This record gives sequence, structure tokens and C-alpha cells, in this order.
Amino acid sequence: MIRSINTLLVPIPTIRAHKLACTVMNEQVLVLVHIQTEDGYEGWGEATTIGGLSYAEESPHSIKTNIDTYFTPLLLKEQPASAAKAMQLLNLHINGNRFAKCAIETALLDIEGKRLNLPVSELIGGRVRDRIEVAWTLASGNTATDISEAKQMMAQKRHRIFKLKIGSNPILEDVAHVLAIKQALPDCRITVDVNQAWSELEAMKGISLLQAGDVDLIEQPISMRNKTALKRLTEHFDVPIMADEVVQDPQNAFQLAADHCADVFAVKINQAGGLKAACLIGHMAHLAGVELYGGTMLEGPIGTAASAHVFATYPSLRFDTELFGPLLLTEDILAQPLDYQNFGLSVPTGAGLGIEVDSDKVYHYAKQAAATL
Ligand code: MUC
Ligand code: MG
Repeated sequence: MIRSINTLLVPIPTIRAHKLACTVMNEQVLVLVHIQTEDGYEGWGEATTIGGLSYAEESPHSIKTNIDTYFTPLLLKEQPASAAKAMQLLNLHINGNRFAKCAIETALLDIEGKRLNLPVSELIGGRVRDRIEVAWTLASGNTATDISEAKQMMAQKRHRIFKLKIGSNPILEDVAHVLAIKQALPDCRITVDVNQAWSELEAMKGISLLQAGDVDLIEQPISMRNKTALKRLTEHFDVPIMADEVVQDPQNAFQLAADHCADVFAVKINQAGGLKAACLIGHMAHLAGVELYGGTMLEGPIGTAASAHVFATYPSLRFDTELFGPLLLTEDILAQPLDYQNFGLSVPTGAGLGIEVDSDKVYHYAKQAAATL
């Protein structure tokens, strides 16, 4: 029986400003869900998003309000006997709210895994890899700073794949920035993420120049609303085009995969509406011949561990992952940090998510933040 569900907003400063086309982040507000059962188990989930409402349709505050007002009373009343039954119930009674649903499912799977003494990756389909390679996003906004940051990451064996956030400057300026970095790091895979900022015509021009400069992957160059234009760009260019914001729930991903609107899908557990939904998207994409990339909403360690369990089940992960969220934060909330070394992340092996949350710290931060509102 579920005894309690607590939703916590935990703001943590980032190690530097993180610039995207839609916002500049100086802190990340982690949205954490803590579920406790009558027989003494506890589980954690995370529904973090980026930049309030500037990236997605759910904000930290709307996620907390909707869980506290609608999800929690329903779950406490109905007492679903498993994570699968809980998701069936939530999907029947609650529209949308994919981030909130993901956090609840994660916490319930964490509990289920602990009860069965199995890692979440084994519960949701079976893990086929124990380690995943992790890219880093260079987003300081300054070319020289980005190059020295990348060189430092390589020297520390932390990352050798880099993603650049562009789209907020004129195209030629952004292209010059990217090509300077590509030339300085010729052996690294370089992805650019435009975060929907270009029109189709701008994308034709920008991607031509980036392709000529040997950039390796182009992420969500145009609006998520224009799927046919994304398909046209995918057909027109040799450089792989990756869909990100447009990849949402499995139904919508099915259509995108069937129409081959992109060469690669960035899958994010929160955007997908949960861990099992993200597994389904990965398997569908694979069957349709679409390559996979493990995306992040810049979650802290809970959402990152949950994502790692999902990506560990993918039949192929050709473009690796960007599960670096915890490394962008100035504070850890785990008793033992996630294991990042040799350019990758080890998928936790313990029961459930395989992590131990420092709950005193998390509750303390959440209380401090609530007091300053
Ligand atoms: C996105 O659009 O991919 C992931 C990494 C990063 O720097 O921003 C996010 C969101
Ligand atoms: Mg993206």
C-alpha cells in the first residue's frame, strides 16, 4: 500500500551559465517525487524540465501542483498494486502531464525493483549494456571558453563527444562558432542542437554550411510543429538529422518513425511520459530503422539513473547519450555519486534505481527554497 507521495522542488545552481536558444540557465530546479509504502519501502522519481516554461509545456510548479492536487489523491484512493497498474490508472484519468507521470512511474519502479531485488533495467525489458558513453554540452556562449572546456573534459577522460547549443545568434555567426570548435577538436563527434530556432529556409542554409564543415549530427533544427519540413531536411541532407522536442509520447513517435521524419531520435524519459513509454519508443524506432540517442532534460542523478536504466535496454544506441545532467550541477543529492569515468556512465547495478538519495539534504533544500518563495 502507498502511504505517502511527496513532491519536492529542489533548486541547485549550475557550474556555469548554460545557454540554449530558448533560455539561459543559471540553476536547475529538480522536481523530485518521494513515495513511501506501508511496508517500509521508498522510491524516488524525477520530473525535471528546462527553464520554467521556456522549453516544455510543464513547469516545475505545474508538475508539483498537478501531482499534489490530482495524482496523489487518485493513487492513494485506488492503491494500484504495481507501477504498470498505476500508469494504466493515470493514463485513464489524466491527460498529458507526461513529466509528472514519468516521475511517479520511476518512483514506483524503484520500489518494485527493491522489493524484487532487481535493477529497474531488468524490470522494464532487460539490460543489454552496463555502461553508456556520455556527451557533454558546450554552452558557455563563448568559442574560446567552449574549446578549453572541451579539452579539459578530454584530458580528464570525462567526455569526447560534444554538443553545441546554437540558434540564438545570426546563422553565419553560429556556423563560424561551430566550425571553429570542430577544427579545434577534429577527432571528436560534434552535434549541434538548434532547439527549433530556424525556419526551413534558414535550416537549408545553416545545415549546408555545417555539413560542408563535417559536423556529425544536427538536432531539432526547426519547429517541432513542422514534421513535414523535418522530413524534407532529412531527405535532402547526408548529415544525420535528429528529432528531439518533436519526439513525445509513443503514439506520436510511432508516426514519426513510420514516416521516417528523422534519421535519429533523441529519447527523453520525461518527454516520453515514463520509462516504459521510452522503452517502447526506442524499440519502435529501432524496428523502423531510426537510430537512437539517449537524451536528457538536464535532470539530476535520479532522472539520470532512470534514463540510464532505459537506455541500457535499447537494442542499439548508435549515437550514445548525453546523460551529463548531474555534472552540470554544483551539488549532489546522492550518498554515493553516479559513476562517471572513461567517457561514460556505469548503469547502476543495485536493486531499483540502484542509488541512495540523501533525503535529509533533499528535504532541507526543498524547505529552504519554499521559505524564500
Ligand atoms: C535539449 O534540447 O537537448 C539537453 C542537453 C542540453 O544541453 O540541453 C538539453 C535539452
Ligand atoms: Mg535537444
